[in-house]
Amino acid sequence: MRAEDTPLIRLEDYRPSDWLIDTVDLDISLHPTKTRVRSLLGLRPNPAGRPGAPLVLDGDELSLSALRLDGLLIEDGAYSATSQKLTLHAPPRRRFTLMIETEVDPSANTKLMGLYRSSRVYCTQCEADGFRRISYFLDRPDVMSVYTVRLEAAKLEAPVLLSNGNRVAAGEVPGEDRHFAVWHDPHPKPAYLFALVGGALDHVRQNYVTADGSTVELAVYVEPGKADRAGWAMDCLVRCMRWDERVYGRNYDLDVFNVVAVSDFNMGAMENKGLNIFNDKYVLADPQAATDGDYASIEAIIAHEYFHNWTGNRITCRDWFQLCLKEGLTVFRDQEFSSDERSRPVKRISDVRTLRATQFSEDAGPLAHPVRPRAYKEINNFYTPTVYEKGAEVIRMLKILIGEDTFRAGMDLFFARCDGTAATIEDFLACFAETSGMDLSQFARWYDQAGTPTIIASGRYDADARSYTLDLAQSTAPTPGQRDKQPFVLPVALGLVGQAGDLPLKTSSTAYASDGLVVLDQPSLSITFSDVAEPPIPSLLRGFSAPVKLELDLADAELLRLFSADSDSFNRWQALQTVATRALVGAGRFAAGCNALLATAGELSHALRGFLRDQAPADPAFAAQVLRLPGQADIAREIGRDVDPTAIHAAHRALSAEIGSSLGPDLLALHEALNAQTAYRPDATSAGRRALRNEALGLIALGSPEEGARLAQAQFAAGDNLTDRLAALAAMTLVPGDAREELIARFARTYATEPLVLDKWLMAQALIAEPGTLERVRRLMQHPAFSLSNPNRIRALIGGFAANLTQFNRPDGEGYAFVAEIVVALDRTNPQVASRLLGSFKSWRMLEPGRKALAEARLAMVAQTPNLSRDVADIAERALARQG
Ligand code: B3K
Ligand code: ZN
Repeated sequence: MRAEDTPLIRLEDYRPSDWLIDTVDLDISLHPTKTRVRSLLGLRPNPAGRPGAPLVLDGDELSLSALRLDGLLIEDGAYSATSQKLTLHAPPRRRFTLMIETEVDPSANTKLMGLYRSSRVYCTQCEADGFRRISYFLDRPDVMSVYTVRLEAAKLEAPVLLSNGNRVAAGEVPGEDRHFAVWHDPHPKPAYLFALVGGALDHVRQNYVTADGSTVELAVYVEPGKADRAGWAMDCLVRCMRWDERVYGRNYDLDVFNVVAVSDFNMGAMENKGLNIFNDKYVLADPQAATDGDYASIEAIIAHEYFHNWTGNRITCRDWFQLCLKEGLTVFRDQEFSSDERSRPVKRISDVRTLRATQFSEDAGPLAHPVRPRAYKEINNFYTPTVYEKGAEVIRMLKILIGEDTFRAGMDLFFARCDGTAATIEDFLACFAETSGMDLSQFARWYDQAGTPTIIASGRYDADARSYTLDLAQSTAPTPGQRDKQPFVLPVALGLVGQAGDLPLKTSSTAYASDGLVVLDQPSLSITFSDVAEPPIPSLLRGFSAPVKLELDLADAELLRLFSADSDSFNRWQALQTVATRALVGAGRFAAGCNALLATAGELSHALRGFLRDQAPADPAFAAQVLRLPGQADIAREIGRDVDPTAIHAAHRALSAEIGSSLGPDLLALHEALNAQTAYRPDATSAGRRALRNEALGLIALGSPEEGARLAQAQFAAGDNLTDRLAALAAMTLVPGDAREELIARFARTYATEPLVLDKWLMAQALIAEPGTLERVRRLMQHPAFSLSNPNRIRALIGGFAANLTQFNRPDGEGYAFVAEIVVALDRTNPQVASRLLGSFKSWRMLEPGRKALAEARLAMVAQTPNLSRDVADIAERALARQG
C-alpha cells in the first residue's frame, strides 16, 4: 500500500448508512486456528438512507463460508464477496435477515485487531474497525444493534467464556468436551464495542449496589496465578463507580461488569460494553511488581474505561471524526476523578507535563491536526494526544467559561438528550449553549483549528493612578493545511500578586468575566485594574486555564517571588520551571551560556533550599514536582528550530549537576528523612514521599556520582517495593561503570519471572544518554525478556530508545536507521504498533540541518518500502509532506 493510493475519508462527505442492523445473533465456535463465526443480522432499510441502495458490508481479510437471506440460499449473481467486502446488489426493500458464516484463524492474527489469541486466551479488539476482521458488517459507529452471542469452546482450553451484557444461558455440548455460554446485551451498540474473551483465567469478584439500588457483580479476570494482583484494580473500579454516581449522577446499567487483563494488547485498554479488556500492565499491581506510577495509571485507566460506559457507549460517536466527543470528554472525567482521589494541584502539574511533552510537540510538527480532524486515511492513526489530551483541555476550558453548575446542567442535558444515540460535537455543544445561554460558535474553533496558541502578555503599573494595565494578544502558528487562524476563546485565570499575597481585582472591563477570569477572544485586548495599591506581579493562566504557550517577560527575581508567594500552586511550580527553562534554552541554543547557567543554578538552589527545609515536608508530592526540571524534549520544543540535542543534554546535565551538588547536604538529609519505616502502601501521600525521596536521589547522582551510586545500591538492597528499586536503577544508569552494570544484572536476576518489571528494566537501559546505548539496545533485542511480537516489550525497548533524545538523534543518523528498520520489519506483523513507533520522528523538522537531512532520508526510505500498511504509509506521508 502506498499512501497516495489510499482514499481520503472526509467529514464533509458523511452520509447516513443506507441500511440499519437492529439485531445481531452471533454463534462463535472457538478454535485456535479455525474459529467458525455464524452471524445472523436483522436488517432494514434506513429511512434516512438512499432507497434501493445495495447492501455493502465491510470485511478485512475474511473468507465467506456460507450465506443465507431469510434462511434461503442466494443466487450466485445476486451477491459478490471478496476478502474486503460482501455486496448484495439488489437486496429486498424491507426487513430481512442475513446469515453470514466466516472462518477466522485467531492464532495467525498478529495485528491484534479482531479476534486473536494472547498467551492462549482468546480475546478481541474491535475499535476502530476490527469487527470486520471477524464477520462482514456495517462497521461504522452510527449502526447500533442489540447483540446476543453464543460462545462455544473446548472446556479445558477455555473454561471461562465472556461477552458483552448479561449471561443468559450456559451448559455443556452433549457428547463433546465442549461447553457454551450465551450473553445478551440489551443496550444497542456499534460493532466497535463488541468483545469476547475465552480462556483459563482466574478472577476476583465483588458485589456492588448502585445508587439506584441494583446489584452488579464485578469481576476482574487475570492469567492463572495472578488473582492476588487484581485487588487494586477492583478497588479502583468500586471508587470510580461511586464517583460517577456522585459527580455526574451516572449509574451502571447491567447485572455484571467484567474486566479482563491480557498480555498482548496494542494500547492501554478498551471500553467494550460490560467487558473492558485491558493490557495487563494497567491491571496487575502489587508492591513488588508495580510502581507508584503504575498504581496511579491503573486507577486512571480503570476509571477512564468505566466512564466510557456513559461517555462513549450509551452515547457514542456518529462517525470517527467525532472521536474526541468520547475520548476528550472521558479523559477529562478520569483526570477529575484522579484529582479528587489524590492531590488536585499535583495531578494538574503532571497532566500539563504530559500535555506539553506529547500534544504540544505534536501540534508543533508535521503530524499536527485539529481536535476534530477533517480528513483521514487511517483512523487508527488519530488516537492521538491531540484528540485525547487536548480534547480534555477543551472540556476543561468550557467548564471554566460557563462555571461548574452550568457545566453540570449541560452534562445532564447531554445525557438526557443524546442517550442511545451516535452523536456529534455539535450535539454536545448545543447542550451547553442551552444551559449557559452563551453563543459557543467561536469556542467551537477549538475543535477545528490545530496548533498551540501563544498568548503574548505584558503589564504596566501606574503609581499615580494606582492602576495596573495588562495587555494580552494571541497568535497561532500555521499548521499543515491551515495557514490563517481565527482567534480562539481563551480563558485566562489570573491574579495580581503583591507583597502580602493576592491583591483584590477591580475592573470595569467587559473582558473580565468573574472571579479572576479574563476571556481573551479577540486578537488582543487591554484590561485595566483599579485601586491597585502596589506594583504587582501578574500570575497568569492559573491552574493552566488554557492549553497555550505564554510569553510574559518577568525577571527571574519576580518569578522566584511568584514561586514563594503565589496562591496558585500550579503557577508556583510553573514559575520555577520558567526560570529553569529560560536558562536551559539559552545554554542549549548557543551551546555556550555556561556562566548564565551557573548563575541560574545558584538562584534555583537558593530558592529550593528554603523550600525543601520549610515547605517540602508538608506536601512531598508537590515538592517532587518542584524538584524535577523541565524535560530535555521540552527545551528542544521551546528552542523550536536548529535544535542540537547534544547541546540541550549538556545544558540539562550541567544545571542538574550544579543544583545537585550545591543542595547536596539538604538532598541527603531529605533522602534519609523520607526513608519509610513502615510497609509499602500505594496511597497518594506515601507515593508522594517516595517521589520526593527519589527525585532527591536522582539529583544526588548527578551532583556527586559516587555518593549517588552508593545510595542507589543501598536503596536497591533495602527496597521492599518496585518504586524504590526502579528509582535506584534509574539513578545508577546516570553513573557509568562496573557498579552500574552489576546493578543492571542484579535487577534482571531479581525480576527474571516478571515480564512487566523487565519492561522497565529494558526501558531504563534504552534511555541511557551515552553513545553505547544503540549497541546495548541491539543486544537486548536478543535477551529472552524481549519479543518483537509483544507490544509492551516493543514500547519499552524500542519506544524507550526513540524517546532518548541524544541517542535517537545521534549525529551519525544510526538512531534513525535503527528505528526505521524496526518499523519496516514490524509493519509486516503489527501495523498499528509500527505506525506508533514511526511517530517518534514527529519532531524531525526542528532539528539542525545535519540531523534533519538524515531523519528525512530515513523517513523517505520507509515511505518507499513496498507493501507498507496503510497505517505506516499514512504517518510517513504526513511526516514528509511539504509544510504550509
Ligand atoms: N477506545 C480505546 C482506544 C482504541 C484504539 C483503537 N486504535 C481506549 C480508550 O480510549 O479508552
Ligand atoms: Zn478512551
